[in-house]
Amino acid sequence: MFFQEPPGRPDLFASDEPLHALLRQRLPPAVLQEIRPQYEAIGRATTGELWDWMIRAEAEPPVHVPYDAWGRRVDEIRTSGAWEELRRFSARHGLVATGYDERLGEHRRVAQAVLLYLFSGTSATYSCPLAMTDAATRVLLDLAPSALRDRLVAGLTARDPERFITSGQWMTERTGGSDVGNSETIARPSRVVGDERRYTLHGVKWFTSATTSEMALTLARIDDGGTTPGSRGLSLFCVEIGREPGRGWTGIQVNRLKDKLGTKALPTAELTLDGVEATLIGEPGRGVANISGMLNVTRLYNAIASASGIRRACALARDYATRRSAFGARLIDLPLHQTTLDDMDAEAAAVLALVLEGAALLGRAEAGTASEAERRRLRALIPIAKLTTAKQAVSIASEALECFGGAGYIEDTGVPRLLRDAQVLTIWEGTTNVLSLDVLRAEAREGAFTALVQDLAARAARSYANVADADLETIRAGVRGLIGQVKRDMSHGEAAMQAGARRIALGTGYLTEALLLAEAADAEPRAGELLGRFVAHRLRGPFAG
Ligand code: MFK
Repeated sequence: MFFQEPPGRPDLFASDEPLHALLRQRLPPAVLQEIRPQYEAIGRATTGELWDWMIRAEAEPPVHVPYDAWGRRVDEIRTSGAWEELRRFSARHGLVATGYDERLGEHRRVAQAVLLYLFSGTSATYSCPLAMTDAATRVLLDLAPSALRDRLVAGLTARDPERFITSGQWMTERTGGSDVGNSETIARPSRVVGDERRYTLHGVKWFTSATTSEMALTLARIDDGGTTPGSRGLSLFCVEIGREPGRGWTGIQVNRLKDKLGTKALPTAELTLDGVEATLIGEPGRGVANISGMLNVTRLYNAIASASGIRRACALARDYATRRSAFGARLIDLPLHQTTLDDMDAEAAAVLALVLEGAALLGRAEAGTASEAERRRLRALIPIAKLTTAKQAVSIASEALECFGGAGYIEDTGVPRLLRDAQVLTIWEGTTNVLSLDVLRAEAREGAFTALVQDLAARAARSYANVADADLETIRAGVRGLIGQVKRDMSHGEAAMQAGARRIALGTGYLTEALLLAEAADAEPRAGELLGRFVAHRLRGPFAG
């Protein structure tokens, strides 16, 4: 009797050749030598404990227990023991802490991005609490009153699992997730403690991520006898979540957990804030501007999660192709299937190259070594990287399911989760359209897109050692076409610019990926081959050239 062998558990570090080449390009040998054992350890864990925890955390999704047996409101959110293991693993491997390790200088964010890239896709989306935690650290370091900062940052960046805490993020209200300026939650002044101005919060938060965290950042409208409408009236607050065993949460009610398409292990809840105390961060009325540093971090994490999901999907599809036979051969030996897998791998490498560029720029900006042009480029690159890679994550996850045939559509193979978990990446942290318009605003405010395109044009004008002439010509034509399209949209006014923004943003994302792969090919000829596939697949029309 025939039984199909399931896919194996590939070591996601050892088997990732493009990653190894990009690491040699991106990190100085001493830094790479120091951090490589961590990469190896996480790679090994993707074949063992991480994989097991991922399966268990998904099989035991969070449960909301509103009342205890005696009728007291307790609002307990029970998560799997595996979810706790993922928290402890994250601390031990410094997944947040590495981003704040000053010894790594401007390389801190690249070193950290690779840790997260190896972890995210096998983490049952534990990468979400980590994103919120990292973003909160950034905001607290940049803007918080010193006592609040000192109370929380050590825990958020701890490597000791006993001390490591995480942060949630409560931005979305019933009035909308994208148009944050419509938020209705009110903040009433309560007291001053040292340098901290405390308020009580009153309102409903419609999507709260990582709800079991020890703290959260949120927005509210200060009511000191009246409120200011729109985003100019919003201020940023830090809630330190008090939970008394058996007595529920202090000033917060959990209305229910969200029933989501994917990310099933991740607790996401609706909350009513009913007088919970919170500390003001930064200037009143500057809430949206004050979360901007946070958005850079969480959107980069989103792009890393896309890269990681893509890589995992490609590795599983390739592994399965060595085990499954059809039409008299293993799938891996069938020319069309082989081409499909190779094209997917090329896309994975392109996405990783873009993610590491974002991390490198963020690391330089945070270490104070970025030029003014690099800072502006980072402002445009982050939303473009987020939106482009998220679209690619959905398309590759879908392709990977197809590589499994019918088994890819059956829940208990675990394969459909690749697609369900990818879909959220296009939605949270700003949809494709919202981020495309964000790029337009960043251009109007600080010439961010111009800085990005100038860099692209300079890269396109260079010569590359291991890139085919036809590929480079396609990329150059793409950059010329992009600039021409931007000029045409601009000449037709604001509405035309908005209507064209998504096409421009995605096109810029693909061209950036191609040029980064071209650069990687200088040192690693195989990257030139991957680039050829990526150019044919993403940049050149069918049958062109
Ligand atoms: C593993 C994956 C990790 C991810 C986990 C995700 C967990 C899920 C959690 C969530 O989904 S939380 C909700 C996410 N929500 C969003 O991302 C909101 C999407 N909407 C936007 O991004 C809008 O563009 C925005 C709310 C920011 C627009 O609001 P406004 O009120 O129209 O603001 P405006 O006028 O554009 O900007 C106000 C100020 O902020 C300006 O500064 P100034 O006042 O000084 O001029 C802007 O320059 C600044 N700003 C806005 N966005 C910025 C920014 N600065 C830097 N970077 C940005 N991205």
